[in-house]
Amino acid sequence: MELKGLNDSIDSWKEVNLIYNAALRQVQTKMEILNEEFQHVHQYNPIEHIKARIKSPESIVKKLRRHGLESTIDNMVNHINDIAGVRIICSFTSDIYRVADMIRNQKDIKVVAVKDYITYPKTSGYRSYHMIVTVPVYLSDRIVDTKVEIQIRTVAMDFWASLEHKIHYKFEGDAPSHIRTELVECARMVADLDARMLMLNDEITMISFQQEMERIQKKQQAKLKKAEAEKAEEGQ
Ligand code: 0O2
Repeated sequence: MELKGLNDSIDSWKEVNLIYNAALRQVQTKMEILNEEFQHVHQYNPIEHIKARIKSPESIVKKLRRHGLESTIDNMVNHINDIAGVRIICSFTSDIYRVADMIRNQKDIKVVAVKDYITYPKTSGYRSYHMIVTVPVYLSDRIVDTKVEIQIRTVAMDFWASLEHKIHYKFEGDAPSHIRTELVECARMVADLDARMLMLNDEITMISFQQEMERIQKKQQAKLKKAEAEKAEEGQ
């Protein structure tokens, strides 16, 4: 992290940076473990991939300015929730809520706030599930509960958000109205695509389940037939 624009000492900056990096690594590792365990138990990965980043000093200063706040470490720590950010990309919308529940069930993660932009999309069309959590970072002389923003979304939502983000920056938040309208329309298509893919996946899961039941039934019937034939042979 560079120090441009912030008015505190280099040492404080270094320490804050170290703490946020540690928090980020903890959350990322926890998510990777959950995904591996889920794969082991259910033979299925709810998480496609995970991205982690520390917000750039330029973005921090910009956000503080937007909130009318001076660029200090105290303001940054107290008012900016997404200095450490983890993005979890899932295949299906149902996986998002499954992953969110798994996060809630982690004893050392405290959920501070949730924003469900899937149930309530932003006017831009943005859809994603946000959780602000804190994780304890153990230093030599103290424990620092550190905020991390977790964004959980589908591959399709991520595709939309990354393009919209580029457009937003290109036009400095003031894109022409026809582009904004088109993006909202694309967001609707993405939501529809997610819903249809989920339905398709549910149907495939149901078919696989039925096939497995039929296979077990057939195996039991064959066993029963064999036992009856053996009994009949003994009776002769
Ligand atoms: P960046 O560059 O991704 O880090 P704010 O309301 O802005 O004071 P807050 O409360 O953190 O801040 O807002 P929110 O709604 O929880 O959004 C935080 C982050 O979600 C954003 O960070 C984006 O990453 C993402 N996001 C929110 N709305 C949109 C949107 O309409 N389009 C896209 N593409 N992403 C969005 P930053 O700091 O804004 O940006």
